[in-house]
Amino acid sequence: MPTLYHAPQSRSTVIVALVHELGDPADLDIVRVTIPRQDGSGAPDPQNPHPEKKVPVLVDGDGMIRERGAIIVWLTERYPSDLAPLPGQPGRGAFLSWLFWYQGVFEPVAILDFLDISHPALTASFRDVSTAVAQVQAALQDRPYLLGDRYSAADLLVAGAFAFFRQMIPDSGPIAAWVDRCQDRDSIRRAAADDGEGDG
Ligand SMILES: N[C@@H](CCC(=O)N[C@@H](CS)C(=O)NCC(=O)O)C(=O)O
Repeated sequence: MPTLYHAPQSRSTVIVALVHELGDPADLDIVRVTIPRQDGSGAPDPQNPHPEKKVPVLVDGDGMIRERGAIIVWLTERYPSDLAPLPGQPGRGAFLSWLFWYQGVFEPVAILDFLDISHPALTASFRDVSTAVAQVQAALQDRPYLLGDRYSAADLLVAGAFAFFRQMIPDSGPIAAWVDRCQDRDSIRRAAADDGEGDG
């Protein structure tokens, strides 16, 4: 039975939303764990199997999957739906590219920008926020979602980051409406409501 380890109001909330999008598979268990919070509350949870006690982490049989992009790939393959193209299907390359780009480039760049940290070596490797935002803007120029006409788990992950780092949303262009579209879903509202019930 797959078990998702989740701490409310954290990066694992987006994976809970994905679980809702996938129809709340009956065999998938969600276990709440604590994590250290920036306000000094919370603590690493002994029952969390993540090697650094972070969330999210998914345990499925003998697999331990960390990093949201990898968890999204794992869950969307395990529970096929129209949220993700499977291997061999059109859009698979773009789907994987958005997830890996998010983990490897977008989130580091967003955090560095938020902290006002810059260095020529970082810029040479990751570019910068404007370049990252321009990639999303270009993708959405003639389509409602990153993969085309269909909402996917790549939108869930990438738009969720814009909803968190709202200052990155350009005043003009398609991103603001796309973020609103992606946030205006039952899965997002349910995951947020779940997180409100009890502490983590
Ligand atoms: N790159 C990881 C980041 C995971 C992460 O940093 N999670 C935070 C929660 S927002 C965490 O568990 N923090 C607790 C800690 O660092 O001990 C992912 O995308 O899954």
